[in-house]
Amino acid sequence: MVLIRILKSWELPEREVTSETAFLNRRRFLKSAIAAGIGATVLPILGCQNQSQTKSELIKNTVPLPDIPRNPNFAQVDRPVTKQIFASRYNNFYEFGGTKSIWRNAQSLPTENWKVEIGGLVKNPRTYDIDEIQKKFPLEERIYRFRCVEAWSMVVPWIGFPMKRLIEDVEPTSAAKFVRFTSFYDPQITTGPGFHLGSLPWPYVEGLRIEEMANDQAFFATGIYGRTLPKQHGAPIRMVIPWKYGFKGAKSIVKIEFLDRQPATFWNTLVPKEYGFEANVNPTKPHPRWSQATERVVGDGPAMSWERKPTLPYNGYGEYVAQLYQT
Ligand SMILES: Nc1nc2c(c(=O)[nH]1)N[C@H]1C(S)=C(S)[C@@H](COP(=O)(O)O)O[C@H]1N2
Ligand SMILES: [Mo]
Repeated sequence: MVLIRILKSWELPEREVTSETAFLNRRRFLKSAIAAGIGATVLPILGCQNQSQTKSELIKNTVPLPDIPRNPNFAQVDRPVTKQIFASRYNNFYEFGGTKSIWRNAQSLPTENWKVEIGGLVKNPRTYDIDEIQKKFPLEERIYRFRCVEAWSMVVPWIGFPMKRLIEDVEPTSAAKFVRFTSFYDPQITTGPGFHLGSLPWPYVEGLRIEEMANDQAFFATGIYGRTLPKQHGAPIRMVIPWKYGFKGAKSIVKIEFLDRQPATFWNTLVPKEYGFEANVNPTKPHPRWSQATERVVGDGPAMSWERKPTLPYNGYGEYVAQLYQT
């Protein structure tokens, strides 16, 4: 009986259980098959469907960011902006559970007095308050495509500032070649109820080459849809790297370190064959378990429409970033 229920959870539609989750569940199952407590792991996955919510619930804990100029270079893409009612309830944030429906759990993220520590190989190491960051770096809005390794895509109006502004501020030394970004982690708070991912390599960590971070496309978002970031999107500050798969965009950043070597990262440590360090969107390079040639647009309607569109190299940003990868 227990077994059948576990298998059923793996067969839920992809929009409820992510492919990353399917992997984790399989791994957990193999490691600790039918261990006591596995029911508790599975139940929240089954229980999170058919939630209905209003936009005001989804933007709880946010404030408006009025008069932010839209960068004219990123004013539109070839498809409409995804409605917030879809984007803000369809998230990945494993610290708060393993489904796409973690937005409610994520409200327990404590964002008061948020600080971001910047160190490593820089001339000006320092710790910022989030308010200082908002004041110091001029904010702009950018409409970006957003493509996850799981082959869904959205179009999102982010508010934030290019990462290169932070590089200018802290002045990396010539020895700095890579950058490590670390997400908030507190096992007392961030483990989704009933979904104990204790054996995973927390905290969530991502990395870039310093040239990638210096590219004008690489962005820190502190807002979305005209307001500060809802917690489920990685409040109060997260990475947005539009030419890479979504998992490269670590949320709720607390630490940024400039390094002389490539850092280990969360998904790459866990499943190196499936989630590379570089992770550029590439329709010709399939994931070991599925094609990346097309993507499903997170769409309109009472249920999501799942229209398939061709995936573009570098997610459509090749003219800005392809030169980073010429050998
Ligand atoms: N800290 C942290 N950052 C994270 C994740 C996560 O689980 N934890 N998931 C990643 C993945 S797989 C994706 S697709 C995006 C999803 O961002 P969104 O929920 O704002 O759409 O966040 C990325 N950043
Ligand atoms: Mo993802």
